[in-house]
Amino acid sequence: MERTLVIIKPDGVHRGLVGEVISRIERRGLRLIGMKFMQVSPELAAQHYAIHKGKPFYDGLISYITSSPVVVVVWEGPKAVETVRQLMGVTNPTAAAPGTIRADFAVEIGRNLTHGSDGPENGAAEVALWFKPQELVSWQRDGERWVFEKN
Ligand code: DAT
Ligand code: MG
Repeated sequence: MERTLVIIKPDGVHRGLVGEVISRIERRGLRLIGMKFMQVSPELAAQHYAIHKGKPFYDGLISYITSSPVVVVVWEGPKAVETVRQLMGVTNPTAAAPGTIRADFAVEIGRNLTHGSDGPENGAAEVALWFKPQELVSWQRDGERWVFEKN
């Protein structure tokens, strides 16, 4: 089973879209295994966005993600990473396909509501960065076999 990390960024929290984002992923069928509401420290933000250090938008990205609380969620599923990326839409909301979270609720790349891991290895690494092992719950949903063919 693949894991992916989703962050509902400060704009999503302020705009009351936490439930909407979680609901879309939940209804799609991924399995929720971890969730928390937290203030992101500058240290954690720097680790999470290390790959973007030095880019022109980096400072703005760090101040945005640390500006106020976020909701962080771990999802599990056969292709969890790809499924979430598809639901979110591409990075720039005005380029995202209609019906995706970013296209439906955002207009600016620097206020694009959500983060989702971009590959299976990155998903595992991000989950380990944001969650302690004991914060993740291993469980079997009722009716799982009607969502995941192999589980
Ligand atoms: P994604 O969040 O779709 O994985 P990314 O990892 O390339 O995109 O970038 C991380 C975040 O940084 C992205 O959600 C918004 C911001 N960002 C990326 N490219 C940007 C740009 N050209 N201008 C402003 N912000 C940008
Ligand atoms: Mg990314």
